[in-house]
Amino acid sequence: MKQLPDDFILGAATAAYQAEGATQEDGKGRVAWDTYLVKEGKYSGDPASDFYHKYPIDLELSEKFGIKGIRVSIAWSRIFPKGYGEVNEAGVQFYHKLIDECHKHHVEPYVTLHHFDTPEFLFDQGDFLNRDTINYFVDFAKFCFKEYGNKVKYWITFNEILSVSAGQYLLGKFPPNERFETGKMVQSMHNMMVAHARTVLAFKELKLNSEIGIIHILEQRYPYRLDNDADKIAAQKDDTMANKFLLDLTFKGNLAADTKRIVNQILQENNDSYIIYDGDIDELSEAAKLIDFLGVNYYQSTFVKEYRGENNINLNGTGEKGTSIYALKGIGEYKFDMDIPRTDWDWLIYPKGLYDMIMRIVKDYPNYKKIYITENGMGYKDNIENDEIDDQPRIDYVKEHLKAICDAIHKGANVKGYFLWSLMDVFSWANGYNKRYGLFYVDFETQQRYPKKSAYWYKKVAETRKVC
Ligand code: BGP
Repeated sequence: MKQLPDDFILGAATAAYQAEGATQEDGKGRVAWDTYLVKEGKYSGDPASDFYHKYPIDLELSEKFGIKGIRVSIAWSRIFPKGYGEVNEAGVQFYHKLIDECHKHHVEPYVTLHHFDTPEFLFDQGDFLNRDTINYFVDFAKFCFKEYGNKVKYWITFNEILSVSAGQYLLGKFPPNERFETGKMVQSMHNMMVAHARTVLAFKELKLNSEIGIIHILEQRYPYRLDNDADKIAAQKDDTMANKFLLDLTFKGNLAADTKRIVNQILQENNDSYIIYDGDIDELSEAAKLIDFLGVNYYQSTFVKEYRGENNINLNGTGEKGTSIYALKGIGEYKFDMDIPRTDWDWLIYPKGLYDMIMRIVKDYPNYKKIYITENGMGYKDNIENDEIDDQPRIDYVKEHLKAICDAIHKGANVKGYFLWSLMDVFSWANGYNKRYGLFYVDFETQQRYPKKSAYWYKKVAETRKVC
């Protein structure tokens, strides 16, 4: 039997742009997504799950279903429509009401300051490639600490720096839709890490009675052929870019020699480079000592084969199984033909990868204080029949990952909570509305919520602490 500790938080996650809708309401400033999605013509950030108006219902449901923590993010452009300067009071009040509602329902809010949604005004000036954005972000964070500091216990600087930088400059998946700009990708990751570090330092100066952390998407890279040296190198290169670069900066404040060597090698192979500015490493090193927790988002692991060809990527954004292609020059190629189940979006379901990742953090970064699994879940095309949703594959997915967490805790890892992605069905950045993750099904036309079979199962786990 696998049992979760009594003080382990079982929660669920949301993000402002994916849940709130109301993108142009009450003085909210535009974000790049507003323009990009219209241009693409496929999906819209409205209505999303209309969380902007429906949050009391979602929090009531959370309480009813035993959920003790919720990840929410503050949309920077609701507070500062341009990213700095004039404050939008309606936005400030919205997050007061949201946080108060969380407490009313005994659901602890874990608040993220950046979840893919830089205000468009700053985005158009280079987003985090422009170092001014770092200062504006820190000012926004300080404003939030002062405004909500007495009622938020857990703060998160950034959600998934890798996804932002790779989505924007490597994969052409996020605005501005650029591809294979490795130098820009690394520069933007580095600059966001500096913004994170400065935010941590500013937070600690305020001596609030609360904690601060960062969330990374951390997914293991394994060699496709276990004994093949070229595949081992390919997996190591991809892992360094995706995981080690950010973990080193988070916990060491600098890149380990091996990380530096591999990142420079990849940049050289792409005729690219990036700049580390004076003082960056000092700030990163200081913040590395002070950070209170790490959030791990984990969905899948990847198996990498050596690759000598040109860049070739096809993102499966429709749920047509078998359409993913991911091959990067100078790094490697992802393979999908192992005996491992995968979702319709070609995400390999591999709970052992989560166990391995947690244990690796424990071993390689012994100064980590605690870990939360801040996102994990299964994108699925849920069907609703007679107001009921049978999402057994999602239950199986979550159960196996919770078992992996129990095993890691048993081996001594300090994992303190799990946030299922997502609380209710939300808008998916690159996949729109048919890739559902929620415990609560959302009819996006009526905005009615329906608990899925997984919600009843999750409630039982929350009550009994027994995973199986
Ligand atoms: C993470 C993001 C979330 C969410 C999730 C699912 O990377 O932090 O915002 O979108 O992935 O991804 P997707 O919607 O692309 O399936």
